[in-house]
Amino acid sequence: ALAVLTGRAQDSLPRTFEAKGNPIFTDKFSADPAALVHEGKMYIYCGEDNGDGKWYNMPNWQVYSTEDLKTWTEHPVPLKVNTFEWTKHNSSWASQVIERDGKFYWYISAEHANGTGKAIGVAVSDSPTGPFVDARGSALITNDMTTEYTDISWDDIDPTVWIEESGQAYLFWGNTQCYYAKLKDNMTELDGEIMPVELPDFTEAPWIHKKGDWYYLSYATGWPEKTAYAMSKSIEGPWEYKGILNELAGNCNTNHQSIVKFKGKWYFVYHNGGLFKGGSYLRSVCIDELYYNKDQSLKRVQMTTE
Ligand code: FUB
Repeated sequence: ALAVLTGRAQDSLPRTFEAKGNPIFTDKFSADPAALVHEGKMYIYCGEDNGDGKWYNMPNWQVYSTEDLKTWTEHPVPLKVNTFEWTKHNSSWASQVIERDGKFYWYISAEHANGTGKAIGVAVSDSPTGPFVDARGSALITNDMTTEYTDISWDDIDPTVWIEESGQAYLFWGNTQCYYAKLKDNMTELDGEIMPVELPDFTEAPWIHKKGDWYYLSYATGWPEKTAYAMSKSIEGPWEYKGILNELAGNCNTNHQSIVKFKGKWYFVYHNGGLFKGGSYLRSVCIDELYYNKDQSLKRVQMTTE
């Protein structure tokens, strides 16, 4: 098994396998899962932890798909961090893919090669499984764009994207400080100012989802991280803090979630250090069900190994 964990030949992909519970991907490590539901399938986009377990070493993003959450397909690597010429090539940090008008836009965080810190870019493809190309040739968000709010160099990470029924798209992101900005219809340019989002004890990993009239902004809080969430009737806030959604995810100091509805049920997709030899820098994707209270607040996630 360990030999397999060190890398799978790309020419053996796509490959289909049965998940045997959490973690669901056991051949290699997988982190920062962003789920996308499209045409009857759930896709999971994630990074690959591929280092010595002492720090993040993540040269690739990966994509898996399923129709039933049991049988999964691992697709060939759809996007590498060196596809973005403006990055340092080992930091495929958290990301999200969203579909608009038949194109798939993949918002990513990576280390800028010019030494200014983390930055956000966007890749595009005609297919949810890629291959993806850099949609801009430059970063969409760079550290100098947010220095009025925080001068740390790693605050511009963890993009999440939301498209309103009106067609207006929003990008949220951040570490220590959460931000949002509108996107133009081309999905590759900002449409207006960067705005701060006020959330208690925000660490990173924002994710937006909506049920009925309520918007939910879930995020990693504290260190090591739990997942907290806030609710609002408007995508632009104000956001009302609602408490902890998920406890520390075993054996791992980060806790990075996505939340989607798939075939009538809601799912909390996250990572932990649960695989053999796993830990904070060798993480693995898990999925558990998410339930709502009558008042539309969220029940705490029950993490399982099933
Ligand atoms: O995977 C690298 C970073 O760790 C992500 O960008 C954060 O959300 C945390 O999970």
